[in-house]
Amino acid sequence: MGKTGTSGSRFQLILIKPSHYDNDGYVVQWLRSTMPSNSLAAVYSLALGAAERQLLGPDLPIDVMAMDETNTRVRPREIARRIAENGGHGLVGIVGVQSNEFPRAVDIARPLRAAGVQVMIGGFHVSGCLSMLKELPNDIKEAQALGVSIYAGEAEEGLDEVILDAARGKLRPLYDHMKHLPDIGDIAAPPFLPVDFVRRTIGNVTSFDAGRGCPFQCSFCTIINVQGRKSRYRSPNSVEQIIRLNYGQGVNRFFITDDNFARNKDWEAIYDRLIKLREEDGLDIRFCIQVDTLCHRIPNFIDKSRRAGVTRVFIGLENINPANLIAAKKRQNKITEYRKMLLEWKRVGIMTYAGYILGFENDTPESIKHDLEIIKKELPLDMLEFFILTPLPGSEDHKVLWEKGVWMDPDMNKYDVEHVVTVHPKMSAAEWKEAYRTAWGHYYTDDHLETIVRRAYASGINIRSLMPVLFWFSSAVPVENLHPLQWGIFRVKYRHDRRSGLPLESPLLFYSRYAADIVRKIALVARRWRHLKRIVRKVEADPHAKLYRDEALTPVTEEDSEHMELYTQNAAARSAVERELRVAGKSANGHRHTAEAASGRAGNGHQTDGRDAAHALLEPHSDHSEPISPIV
Ligand code: B12
Ligand code: SF4
Repeated sequence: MGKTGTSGSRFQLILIKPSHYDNDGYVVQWLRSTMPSNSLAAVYSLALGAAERQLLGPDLPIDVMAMDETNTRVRPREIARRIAENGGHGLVGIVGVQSNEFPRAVDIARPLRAAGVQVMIGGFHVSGCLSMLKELPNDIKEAQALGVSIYAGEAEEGLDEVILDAARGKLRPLYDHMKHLPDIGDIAAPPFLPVDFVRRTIGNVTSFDAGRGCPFQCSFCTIINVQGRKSRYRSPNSVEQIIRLNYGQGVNRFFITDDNFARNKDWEAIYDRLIKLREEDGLDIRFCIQVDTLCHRIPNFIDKSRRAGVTRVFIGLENINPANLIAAKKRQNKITEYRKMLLEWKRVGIMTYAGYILGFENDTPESIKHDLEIIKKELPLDMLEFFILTPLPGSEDHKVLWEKGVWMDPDMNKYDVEHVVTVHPKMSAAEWKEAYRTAWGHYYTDDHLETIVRRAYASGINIRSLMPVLFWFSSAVPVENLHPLQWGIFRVKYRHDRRSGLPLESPLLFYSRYAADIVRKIALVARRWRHLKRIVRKVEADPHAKLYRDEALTPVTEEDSEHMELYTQNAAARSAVERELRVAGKSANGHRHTAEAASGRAGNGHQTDGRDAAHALLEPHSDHSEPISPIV
């Protein structure tokens, strides 16, 4: 690579967010993917900032190009040609690479390296491994052996150095920024992607992180070991800048990617700014956030969420067996709070999505099925999504198994939380896999789909907005055999874009199977959509639908602990209830004996306002003009 710009040449900075391979070894790609990648937005924006600042001097301007492989075909040969045409000045940054995407990232890098192009890989896989393992795993070493440079940690303070080194043709094999977590408060270039990217995804949605880090210590979590446990957050001004930039290009729906926005230390100031933008400046903006199961105990959090424009919320419910939660160090998840929290979200008409992990140490196929029946009956949840407990590189679970030498599948492509990649004390791999596959069907039965719609209607949630979301989460696995978070509209497949080492299939075999698949999927999608539509119409036509009540929608009472299966199903559940009652200063029969009882304060310290909870549930929350997006 040349050191100085030859006349007319420009430094090509090409950023690729890779996808991963399906079980047949083809790239998972769509005409429209779920949502724009915030990892790509973050690095793209920093790169654009470097270009605008003329980081490489006036003689070597920087061109930044970005692509998301989940909706765009990556053509390494064309990229190599483009760089060659610019005197060899360039760098391909493979961005936000998760463990399940690492094999694909290396396959993209291989032909580029063969053509002499400089390539760098960053993201959670490399950052997680560097943060937790004493030695680099073989896949990262193999990438380095190809000449791929590795970037661990966040790019906010390190990208300039990378571009400068690449321009000199002197990239180092490893950039390790794990020890220093940058301040993201008011950076000049917060995450942003031009509207063209948004158009390649479903709905008018983009994503950004308002903060990073989480104070909890769940053993399966990678985030705390990569982004840290201290809350770092963007200032309200910076958040407003992101929103206005997007609003200006017609994008007004946002997925805030903070893994736990409730623990963003500045959530209230950020919400206050969003409320101002909506209520005073008249911006029509909506948000989807992720929170923990104790968020309802933060004063004002739920009410301000509603005013700030939150319409959907992801909750890490994970499991309903306290023994499992304790084993996974998810102590903050208290089954005694689940109903209160979900009813609070229902009270303000916000849709809930909960994540549920299958394969904790006490899980068996029977217990999973049983737990799902309890959830359906007793928890007022809308969408439930399932994950296989996976020792993701970067998590404590992975580190422990690695150090003990326990078997873990060496194929990183399978670390998509949908494959069984290690052993379970009570289930064979086949049983575990089957428990995951059937969980979707056990939860999203025809009857339960109707119950979800009825509960939502009675809680004032717009069921026409709920319908596409419910369709998405209930149909992705049966139709596509992929998790809803990986699904998209119309699967695109190229015969040549197959995992390295797998044979190129004959055109006849490939295209006939592809065509048959398309026909099968269209038929299935149409049938499932019609079915849901029938349910929605039936509920809308029912004159009593607004009065619908069931056990899940019933306001929380102290007697719940005596009869609800959630609290009585096993010894761990019973002792969790006992413990919570003790902490709240109540006797086992549920009677309060502290001053709280007399003062009318709930055990969590919130002032009860005396409103009839059932009445509150009936208040309508109009949620018009929702985009047809599965996420926001
Ligand atoms: C939003 C999100 C999604 C979105 C969008 C993806 C995206 N990356 O934006 C969606 C919903 C599509 C998604 C899907 C999935 N996700 Co996800 N997702 C996230 C989440 C919550 C935020 C991502 C983000 O914006 N982070 C903030 C950015 C700025 O951080 P970053 O990606 O690390 O990038 C920084 C640095 O790494 C560095 N960097 C990154 N790349 C590069 C490149 C270069 C050249 C340089 C210099 C620097 C650099 O600079 C960046 C800026 O500081 C993360 C958790 C998290 N906190 O990150 C999980 C996370 C990344 N997802 C995860 C998983 C497992 C999945 C799924 C498999 C889940 C599923 N069952 O479907 C799928 C897989 C999708 C696929 N393969 O197609 C895991 C990955 C763990 C691992 N070890 O790989 C994470 C960490 C969550 C977890 N459970 O642990 N996800
Ligand atoms: S609450 Fe979520 S982000 Fe926080 S440690 Fe647990 S899994 Fe990780």
